Amino acid sequence: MSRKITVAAAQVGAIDLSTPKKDVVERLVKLLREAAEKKVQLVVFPECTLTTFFPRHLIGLQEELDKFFEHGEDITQSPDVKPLFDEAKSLGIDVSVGYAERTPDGTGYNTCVYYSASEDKVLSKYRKVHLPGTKEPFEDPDAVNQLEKRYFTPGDLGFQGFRVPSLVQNVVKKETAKEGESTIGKGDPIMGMLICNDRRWPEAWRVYSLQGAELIMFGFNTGGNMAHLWGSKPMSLEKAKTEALFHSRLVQQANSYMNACFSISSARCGLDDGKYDLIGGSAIVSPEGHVIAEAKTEDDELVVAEIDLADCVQGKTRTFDYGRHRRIETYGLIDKQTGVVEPDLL
Ligand code: CDT
Repeated sequence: MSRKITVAAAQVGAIDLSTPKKDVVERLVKLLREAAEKKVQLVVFPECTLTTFFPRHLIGLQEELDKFFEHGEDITQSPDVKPLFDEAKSLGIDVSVGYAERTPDGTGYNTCVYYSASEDKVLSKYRKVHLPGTKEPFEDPDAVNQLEKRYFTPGDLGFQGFRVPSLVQNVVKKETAKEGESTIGKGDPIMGMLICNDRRWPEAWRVYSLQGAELIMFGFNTGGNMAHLWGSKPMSLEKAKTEALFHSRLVQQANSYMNACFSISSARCGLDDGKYDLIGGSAIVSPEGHVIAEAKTEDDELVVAEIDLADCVQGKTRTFDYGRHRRIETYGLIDKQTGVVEPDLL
């Protein structure tokens, strides 16, 4: 049974520190309209889509910092962002959008939501679990900072897979399911969301694929030159950026294959403020680990592909049929130990 949907990564180019959210949202709406012309059903926007990637800056004044966050319970009603969700609703396109969230108790999260146009509501919210970088800025004034540990709290929602209605027709529903029969590849699509650095952690993907995820989506802001963070050997800026792109691709392709799912990655990219370089490389990857569509620019760009979620069934029922092949009696350390404990010295 075919389970075809047309999806897109909406890559977003340079955004300066002073760029108003309203201007960014206008660009996002333009990408959405292009998606509608191409009959796209789901658009994935990047991490912290609405502003420049502010964790690279040390912002002392709470009032200044708060301008980068969305406040209130419902992002779809957030004044600057509402036009995006209104447009998604009127075009009938589902969207996943990343943003900085300030909760009523003052906690900051690096968050994204999945908004369903047919339901006109947020179906799922995810808060970034793996926060990279440091709490304090580097002493080197030329270093590019990544102050996510300063501004955000690790996500408290876990990795909740969710089903999305209305994208695929003739699916098995609760009322029509036959008792005892496998539902793999038959119900409404199962999805999961990650945010940027999470994509480098196989545990995150696996928790979703243990819920049957057929599509995992994530946005990212990855610096082309993060020597202080990567700790890499001295190399040219060009080589450093090529490496960053290589690793971004490597983890997306490998994890899509090992979890038998499609994935969509969406980059914030380009030169913010003319000097902070972010890699592009937004891509749509198949459950066999192949790149089936990718960005050609480092600017606003829609990367579109028609995917057939039925292609996940082979991996989920053979090589990566977890029920038959996983050996959880041997994986104990995974959830008992955080850091490395080496064997005794010889
Ligand atoms: N935004 C984000 O998570 N960026 C990180 C930068 C590298 S931290 C060593 C990333 O994983 O791409």
